[in-house]
Amino acid sequence: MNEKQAMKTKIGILIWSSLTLTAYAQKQDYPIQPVPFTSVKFADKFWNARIETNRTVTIPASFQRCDSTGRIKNFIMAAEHKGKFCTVYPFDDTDIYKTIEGASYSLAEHPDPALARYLDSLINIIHKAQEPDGYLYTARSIDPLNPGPWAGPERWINEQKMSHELYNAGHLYEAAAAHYMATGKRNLLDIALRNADLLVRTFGPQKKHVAPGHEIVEMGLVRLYRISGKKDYLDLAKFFIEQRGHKDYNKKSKNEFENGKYFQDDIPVIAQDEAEGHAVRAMYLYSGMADVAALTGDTSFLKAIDRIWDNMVGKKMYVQGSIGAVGDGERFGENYELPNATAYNETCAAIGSVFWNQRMFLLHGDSKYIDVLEKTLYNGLISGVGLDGKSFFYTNAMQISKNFRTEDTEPERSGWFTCSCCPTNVVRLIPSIPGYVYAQNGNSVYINLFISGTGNLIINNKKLSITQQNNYPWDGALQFTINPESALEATIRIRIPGWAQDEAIPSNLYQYESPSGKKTEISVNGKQVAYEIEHGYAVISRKWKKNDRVTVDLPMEVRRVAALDKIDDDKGKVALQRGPIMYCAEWKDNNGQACNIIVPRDAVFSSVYDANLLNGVLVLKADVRSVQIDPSGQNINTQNTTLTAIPYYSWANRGKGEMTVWFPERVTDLTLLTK
Ligand code: FUB
Ligand code: ZN
Repeated sequence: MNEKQAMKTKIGILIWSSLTLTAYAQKQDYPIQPVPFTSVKFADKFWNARIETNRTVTIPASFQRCDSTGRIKNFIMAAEHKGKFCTVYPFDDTDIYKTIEGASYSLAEHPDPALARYLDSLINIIHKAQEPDGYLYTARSIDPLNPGPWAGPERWINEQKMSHELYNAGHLYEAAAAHYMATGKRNLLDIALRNADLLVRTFGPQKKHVAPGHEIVEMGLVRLYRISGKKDYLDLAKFFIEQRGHKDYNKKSKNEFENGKYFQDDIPVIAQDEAEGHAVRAMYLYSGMADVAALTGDTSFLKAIDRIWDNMVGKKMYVQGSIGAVGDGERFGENYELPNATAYNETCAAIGSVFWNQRMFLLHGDSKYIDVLEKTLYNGLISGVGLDGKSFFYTNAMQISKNFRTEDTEPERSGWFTCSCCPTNVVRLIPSIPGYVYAQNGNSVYINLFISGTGNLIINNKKLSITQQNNYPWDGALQFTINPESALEATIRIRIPGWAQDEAIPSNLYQYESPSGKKTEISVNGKQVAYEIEHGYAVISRKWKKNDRVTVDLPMEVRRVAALDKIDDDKGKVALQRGPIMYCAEWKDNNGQACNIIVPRDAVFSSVYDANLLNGVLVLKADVRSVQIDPSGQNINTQNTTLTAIPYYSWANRGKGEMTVWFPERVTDLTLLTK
């Protein structure tokens, strides 16, 4: 048995034993269970390239930056109680945790003894920095009498003033769970459990009460509960969520720090019905609520997140799936407040939205959640990392124009940030994507994402593998080979994306300008079948035999998307979508400009795959008009030009310049700007 086989066997045993524990310890859970990332192997051009770049470039670069910026040194100094906290934010510890988490996922797929040893050495450093009672927070432990910025003079008292002690704990738990699942080693898990036990001793009904200043500890505690079966962790997660909305804020203030909205702390969560405040905090809170609702059967959390989801998708999401429009407070704006020039759209918020939408799907089994997840994943999320794997966006702009500069959106990527939450969040998200493709409920199998490769499932104690072959996201022809170990009654539910059914997103916020009328065709073993759609899934129930072949033909056309009139900035404009991909125009392909392009209603689009552009992208082309000012500055006219649009995720990989997602359909006004 070589090392890779040995590792795979170990992972198999681990997953099996943790599922056994799960089944024993938790009767109540998500009705639908995801097929774990370790049971899904990709053979997909689009995603394998990204996962490989993450493994070979992003993870090493991230560890290197944790080192060179002093993040690792903070842990070493904490162990020795000597020195001075040497980075800027108390949550800088989490960049190490998140990189360990991503590296663990990566190790599960790609054994690498050197990386495994490096992780162990880091975990040893973390272990030494942990205080005897389990407390782990370098900003205080280095020099408790002179704690780092925001930490506060005593443990926990600044939790609601940005100390991030519980946020750090949450990321530690997420990393520890991933590391344990991927490697079977308990070294990081034991550190996390000691810390979680400290929280259980410290917080609770007869103990300290606090609403975590930045959520994630709730999701993290649930992860530890799943592994350990220790109910205290689940109870504490629920307790933390229920602490929100009981603090005395200035309700009249419009400032969200003062009125509590920034922290989702203005009213109890079960009364909340808008996606509000800091977008990353919000996503992690709603994900934690979904976890607790699933594991306890609490319907009040469920009702609240259902309402909040409707609000977010119906009123507060950008057309490419990004959320968190407002820079000041990194937060959701008011309903329909979705400006293009100043769009903030933190990469971490998109990642959080993927976490939340996956959980909403597991609760409800409706494809609309995966539609949002897919839109986010293929657009506003992966735009956050450059094709080189080592340059990142913190914010994800909707428009960059030479005529306006804002401090809120970045026109180009950076290698790292002083507050570097986004790059390290990307590190952990990318290698976990195999875990989002399949899910199951009894003998029903959900196929959610279309990514070539094989998923290995167990249905009624029988092995079933599903192999996907496709050229997604560029091509709508999908092929699935269904391979049970022997004939097997099962229901395969294949997601028919909203975008293939005349729905730009699952709300009326954005709509296709005209219906296509084209239907998705499905064949089994070469014969077209009639199928029912239930909750967005084509349902095919039959006795499956070895090598049964299902083909699905999703109509992939260039679609014109219009926004609801209530979004001021998008009035009279069109965005371009093809399949799951949203497009933009960038200066590089459009004579140095992008914000002067008019896309008239009758523009005819062609799509061409260019293997040499941006690691291979399908570009859209159309004859359109562009606004020109003659050199004298006295005449303005429009002239014919060819629009070249590229996938939104791929912009800003060729230098800095104009970009836009929305195009005016005609000129209605002109504002003269002076420089
Ligand atoms: O506060 C920790 C992280 O830093 C947040 O999630 C990001 O929005 C950034 O503010
Ligand atoms: Zn971030």
